[in-house]
Amino acid sequence: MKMNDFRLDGRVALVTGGSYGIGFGIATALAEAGAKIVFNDRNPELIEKSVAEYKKLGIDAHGYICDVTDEEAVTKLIATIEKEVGTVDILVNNAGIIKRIPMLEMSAKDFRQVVDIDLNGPFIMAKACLPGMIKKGHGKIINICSMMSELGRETVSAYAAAKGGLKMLTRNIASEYGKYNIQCNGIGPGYIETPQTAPLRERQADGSRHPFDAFIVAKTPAERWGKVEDLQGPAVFLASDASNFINGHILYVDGGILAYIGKQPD
Ligand code: NAP
Ligand code: GCO
Repeated sequence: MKMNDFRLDGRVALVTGGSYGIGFGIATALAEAGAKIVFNDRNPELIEKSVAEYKKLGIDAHGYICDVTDEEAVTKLIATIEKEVGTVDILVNNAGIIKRIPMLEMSAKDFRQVVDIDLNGPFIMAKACLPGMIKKGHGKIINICSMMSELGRETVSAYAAAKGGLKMLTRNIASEYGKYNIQCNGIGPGYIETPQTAPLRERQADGSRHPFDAFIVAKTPAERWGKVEDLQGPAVFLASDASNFINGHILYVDGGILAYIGKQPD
């Protein structure tokens, strides 16, 4: 093994939903390892703001407006990226939403929207990027899964169904395209401090911690929420040649939550 195996020089990395949160953090790490960064989001103002944020970090990121659920727009996006930047070598399917609604109160429309973005989106993005990867003779697809790829909890039925499906889509892409030297793996973050989980960490009116905040810290052997930085090394590893014989694997970066039954009574 050579340390250079962890480098991404000359590679084009596309991070969906790369304007902020986990996507932004992963993209900055891939850039640090040498990749050229491309990202997409739905909101034009957000793209402009995020390109400036990347620039502050010395990263010349290319931002494009594109909703990952819009197959026609995604096909055009990949063709534009290939023309303006180059063939996508690394695809990080990061874009995702969550709706926390008890199942009996959740409309089928809400359920479908979560599954559309969190599961159909990664399918559409991977389908658009695979032909270029096959042509180049290599490729990396990293799907951002979740604790909810393995566990359920109240109010997240659509999200858990989508993330469970994303785990199996990861394994299926690995099975179907491994012969082209394409590796498709997942990262399963634990509970990470980002805008998506902010409602679960909000201080209560009396200044006390959110009950869910205390719950997650108690459920995590590391006794803390994860930070975006905790995901950066695993993402570079799975995007690099150092992981060329790892395929269909979900790498959980969760501080030990999945290994832990929970604090035993004193
Ligand atoms: P976030 O802060 O809400 O960021 C999500 C990003 O995805 C935003 O840039 C958002 O942009 C974009 N996005 C949403 N729908 C999109 C669409 N249809 N097309 C294109 N972009 C879209 O979430 P996060 O916490 O960084 O999470 C990122 C990923 O990690 C998600 O897949 C999430 O499920 C997963 N995850 C998060 C955690 C955690 O604890 N935070 C843990 C495990 C897994 P807009 O502003 O346009 O919506
Ligand atoms: C929730 C959280 C989680 C995290 C993440 C955990 O409401 O339970 O948002 O779903 O986002 O997916 O891995």
